[in-house]
Amino acid sequence: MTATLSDPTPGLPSPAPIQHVLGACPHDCPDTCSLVTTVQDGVALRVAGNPAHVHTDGVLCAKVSRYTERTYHPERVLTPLRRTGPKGSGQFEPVGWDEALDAIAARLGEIAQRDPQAILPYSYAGTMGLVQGESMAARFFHRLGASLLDRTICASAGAEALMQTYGAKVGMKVEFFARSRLILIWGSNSIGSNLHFWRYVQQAKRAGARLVCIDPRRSETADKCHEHIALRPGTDAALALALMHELVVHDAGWKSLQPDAGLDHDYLARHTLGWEALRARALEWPPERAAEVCGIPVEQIRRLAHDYAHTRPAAIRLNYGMQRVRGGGNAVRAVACLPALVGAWRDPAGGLLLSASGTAPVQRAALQRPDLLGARRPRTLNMSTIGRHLLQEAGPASGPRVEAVVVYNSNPVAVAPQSAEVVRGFGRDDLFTVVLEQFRTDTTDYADYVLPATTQLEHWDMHNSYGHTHVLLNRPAIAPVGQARPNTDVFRGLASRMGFDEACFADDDLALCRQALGDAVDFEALLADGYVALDVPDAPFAQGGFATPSGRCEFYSARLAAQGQDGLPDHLPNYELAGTSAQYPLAMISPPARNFLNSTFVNVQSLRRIEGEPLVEIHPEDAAERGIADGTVVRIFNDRGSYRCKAEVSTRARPGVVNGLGIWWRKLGLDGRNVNELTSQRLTDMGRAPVFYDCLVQVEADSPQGRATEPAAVT
Ligand SMILES: Nc1nc2c(c(=O)[nH]1)N[C@H]1C(S)=C(S)[C@@H](COP(=O)(O)OP(=O)(O)OC[C@H]3O[C@@H](n4cnc5c(=O)[nH]c(N)nc54)[C@H](O)[C@@H]3O)O[C@H]1N2
Ligand SMILES: Nc1nc2c(c(=O)[nH]1)N[C@H]1C(S)=C(S)[C@@H](COP(=O)(O)OP(=O)(O)OC[C@H]3O[C@@H](n4cnc5c(=O)[nH]c(N)nc54)[C@H](O)[C@@H]3O)O[C@H]1N2
Ligand SMILES: [Mo]
Repeated sequence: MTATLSDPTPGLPSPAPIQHVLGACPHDCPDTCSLVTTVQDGVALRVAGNPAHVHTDGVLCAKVSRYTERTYHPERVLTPLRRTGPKGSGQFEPVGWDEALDAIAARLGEIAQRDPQAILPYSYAGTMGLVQGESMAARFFHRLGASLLDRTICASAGAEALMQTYGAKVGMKVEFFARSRLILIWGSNSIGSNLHFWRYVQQAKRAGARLVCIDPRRSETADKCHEHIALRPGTDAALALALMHELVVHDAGWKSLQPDAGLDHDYLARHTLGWEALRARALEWPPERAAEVCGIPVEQIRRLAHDYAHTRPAAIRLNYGMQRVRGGGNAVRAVACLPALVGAWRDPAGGLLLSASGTAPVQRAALQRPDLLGARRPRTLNMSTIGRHLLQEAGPASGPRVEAVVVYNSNPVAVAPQSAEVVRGFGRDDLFTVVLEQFRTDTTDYADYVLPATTQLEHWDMHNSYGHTHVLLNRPAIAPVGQARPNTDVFRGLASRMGFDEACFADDDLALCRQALGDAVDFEALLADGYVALDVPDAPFAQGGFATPSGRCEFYSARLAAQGQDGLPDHLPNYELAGTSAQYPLAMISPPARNFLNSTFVNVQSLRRIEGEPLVEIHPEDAAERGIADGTVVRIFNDRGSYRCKAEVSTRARPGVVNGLGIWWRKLGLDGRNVNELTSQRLTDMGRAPVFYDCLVQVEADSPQGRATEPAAVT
């Protein structure tokens, strides 16, 4: 932290000193920026990107540059609240902290006496901080013996696929994309969701690199790439296999003209497992077959294969958009194989990046203390199917009925699939719900108690990143607003009320920050600079060194085969496959709107003004067929529910696919619902993850009464 005293002007009272406090952006984004907050008189005046941090480079996204608007938002929850109206009504009265914590501890204690597994913690990445995320909270729930949460809602299909293929969540260092000659941006709207990566891509572009975007939606990123491959959702594995097909079939011919083109046989022999089998699988995927499945011109596949075979170094920025379908894990595996085929890993500017989160030495056991479970082995409930779990009766297989949910860092009523069940579940009168929140979200509307949470400007935290290889420390810049408390404080308070007297419940937040990365990282350097670059090799797999059981890039995974899965990557068609339902002919994907972060920031007015209203993008042909004009209100529906929003008739949508941009708060939508009314609770092939983008719907123009489907009266 640096403090600069302003020069006092003679004769005038000297202004309060200005301080610049170093922090880290807490949001669920690969960029994990280094922040500088300007503070005067205990008030945060502005939040800026740290110019000294190489990845942040003094630049923030539109959302976080408005962070003070969020912190001082007039709708911040400033005191604990107790419910006074029916569930869902959002009617509360303020109560004191002691009263709230005493009542919560008493109720949880009473449930735990019968069976602690009837209590479920529910959390995700409202903050990515290791301390305000899973430290004191995990200790508390482990000591209690509560149900465990399978944290699958975002990335677990891709993560599992990466573990099975590379053995670790490790990839290219993001800065080396600046030197790549061909960049495939695969399943990611980087300009919206990974801005600081995009800045490196711009450098590469200026130096002559070719950029290809592979995405069903013509995103802002697709607009700026040289080529856009607008494949059908859930068909990425077919495309990847066809690229392999071309590499195999043309290898000799291409090498006769350019000896280093095509397959890298030396890399394949030394550092991969299962090449012969994968080669045979690839030969089942001629480009004509993939073109049919993907709904794209065969020439596009041929050209991409040719470019990938002839350009060194070639890099792939894979992201999570493509894994939110039935075959999402297989698709990630198929794409993740590609760099090994051409030996792209030999160069730091070649290879692939999905996640770098495996790079930091996070001391999870020290932070979360699973040893506090003792001999108990509580059940695990999947956060992606929360609706179903809340509605499940007690049973010998399922265990006790969920009687209490404690939500922090998440807004499940808005973000979890199949809202009808989620809302019914949280609406149960006999469910005791506590929500730690900064705002009155869709989820707090169902709470018995809402506890005011601090924002990143008000607490300590420690961060690793899934998009780069630095770690960051966040210092509090200001005192908590109102009566807000850090998550850690709330769980300390509950632990003491429940008589948990283990020493670990007394650790303060600075101690937790020190424990988060252990001795592997120089904490004094973090205190001084706010960030530290981890010491990791520039080209992680140049000499092989995969963390799989074989030490190789596992095209064939014996571990997957042992689970009864195909040991080789393959294309698995979507559960809800376009063309198979006359009733619901359109596929719907629901990627995030650029100015929101999942459901965070939807209540920040200046950002909501940019996004306007909830909308669905629909291709002009699909719109014309349905008599839908630009800007009219439409009803999107399937067997799970219906949702009204505005249509944007646009070629951002490909024919047959509509894009329902997310994730709006239900209560700010046209009919008190959002896009998750339509999504299902089915799970991916790997990682038990949700399939948000594997969803068939119908869209119709909405009459003023919302009754457009009523048959016209026959006269
Ligand atoms: N501004 C902003 N930034 C964010 C977020 C946000 O909500 N807003 N969310 C954060 C979070 S939680 C995450 S997980 C990351 C996500 O980051 P990414 O995984 O990069 O996700 P998106 O940028 O949403 O891009 C997903 C893209 O995938 C496309 N897509 C959908 N289905 C398919 C498919 O089947 N195949 C292919 N190839 N593409 C498909 C979508 O059209 C969309 O453009 O971003 C983080 N950053
Ligand atoms: N249809 C559809 N649904 C999706 C997705 C999609 O693409 N389409 N994306 C999915 C993905 S990738 C993800 S990651 C999930 C995201 O789901 P969530 O992790 O639930 O993310 P948010 O909606 O941002 O909600 C986070 C909440 O945490 C709160 N919060 C922030 N910091 C703190 C803190 O320090 N303490 C406390 N107590 N609270 C805090 C914020 O105010 C916010 O309300 O949504 C998923 N849902
Ligand atoms: Mo996510």
